[in-house]
Amino acid sequence: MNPLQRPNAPAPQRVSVVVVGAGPAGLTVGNILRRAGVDCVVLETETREFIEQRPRAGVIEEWAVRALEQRGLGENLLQKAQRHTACEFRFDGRQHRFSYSELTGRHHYVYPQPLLVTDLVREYADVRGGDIRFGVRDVQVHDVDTDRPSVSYTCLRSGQRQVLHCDFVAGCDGARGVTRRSLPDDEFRVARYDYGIGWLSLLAEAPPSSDCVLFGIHEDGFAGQMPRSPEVTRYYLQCPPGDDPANWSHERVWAELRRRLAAEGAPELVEGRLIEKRMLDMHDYVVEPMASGRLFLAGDAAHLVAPIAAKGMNLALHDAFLLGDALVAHLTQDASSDSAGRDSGLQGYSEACLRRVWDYQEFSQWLSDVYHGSAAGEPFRTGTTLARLRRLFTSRAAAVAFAEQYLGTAERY
Ligand code: RFL
Repeated sequence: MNPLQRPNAPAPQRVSVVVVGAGPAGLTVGNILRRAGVDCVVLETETREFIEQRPRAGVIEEWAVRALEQRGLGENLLQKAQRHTACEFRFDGRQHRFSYSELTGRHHYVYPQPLLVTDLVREYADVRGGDIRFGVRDVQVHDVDTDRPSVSYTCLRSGQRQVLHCDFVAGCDGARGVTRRSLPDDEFRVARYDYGIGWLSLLAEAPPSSDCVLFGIHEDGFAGQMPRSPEVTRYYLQCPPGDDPANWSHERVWAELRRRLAAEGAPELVEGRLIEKRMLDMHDYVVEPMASGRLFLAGDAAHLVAPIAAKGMNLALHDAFLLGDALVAHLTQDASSDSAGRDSGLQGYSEACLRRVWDYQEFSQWLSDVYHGSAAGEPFRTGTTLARLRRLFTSRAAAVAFAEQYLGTAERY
């Protein structure tokens, strides 16, 4: 049945923008719209408590923090986030510290994703008075190829079907969302890449053993340490794709981390309870173009980048800044004034996002070869992997180029 015609449904509502998904992308778009006085509704399948605690990213690039700050969204982050100035590669049994700030004057911020999401929800809902509806079910997007799209959903509490008519839909519902599926089949393509590698992703209730990110390049597989806070540390262990986390006992995890991150003179890893243990099959995809008609995708809904180079949330924020600003320009400027300027942001949105997306995908692939090359069991690949690593410490040009990609600071994308 057409959801717009269901009996006993509440009267349809009208709003300028419906944002589907309250992750970093959707909440940032919502905040930009609210700040400009544009009416919008954010729809989210989970509860507020759930999204404020869901652990994921931690590394945020400096340009993204500045862009949040410019939009009034960076205050807490700037007060509480750690500033990271270096990362460390461990190979050949030694520590190799890579001080990217010394080379470039730029740094990374480490701020756990749940804290950022908490800040963004508070600002959107409690400070800017934004409408956000949690626990929605069966979200469907309609008529995005017309001037009158709509989004329908079932309200968990009342069980009733609700319809929101709008001018635009922002599809920010992540990798498992529904908005991507509303793009007409013949208008877009999905480019996919599978690394054929698994990562056991772990969160430990333990302080990091080093003040920076560690990359352990080992013949038995990659191991990584990503500080999240003084109490919690994220670790990764390369394993066969599809491996079962149950195969990884507490003892096995810590023994393997100690072995793969071992280096002369390095401090002992601090063991702690493992509060998250999940398997990630490393793969990427990119949807091109990221928009059709009145539907604009942002973040993981449009592109997934395996967490190899800590880029996914940064890309989600980049999309959200461009989309939020473009929607504001379109919806708040006088239609008769300068229609080219008013619409250029929306028209160029997909292309502008995809340039950075592809650049970050390429860097993640390159870095994946470095992380995993020694464990391929192929002496030739081991040789070229170690050559790449040594070059970072013997060639200033190679080091500067790496730092630029790692920090996302190219002059143009
Ligand atoms: P999200 O965060 O997945 O948010 C999407 C939201 O949409 C909701 N949703 C729906 N809502 C309404 N209707 C539907 N039908 C819906 N379906 C889903 C979901 O509940 C959710 O709240 O997507 P967004 O906003 O695009 O943000 C993307 C980032 O979350 C993601 O790219 C990062 O977490 C990736 N990532 C990292 N990125 C970084 O930049 N730096 C890092 O250090 C970093 N570390 C990581 C990561 C991802 C990881 N995992 C779990 C894959 C570490 C890990 C382990």
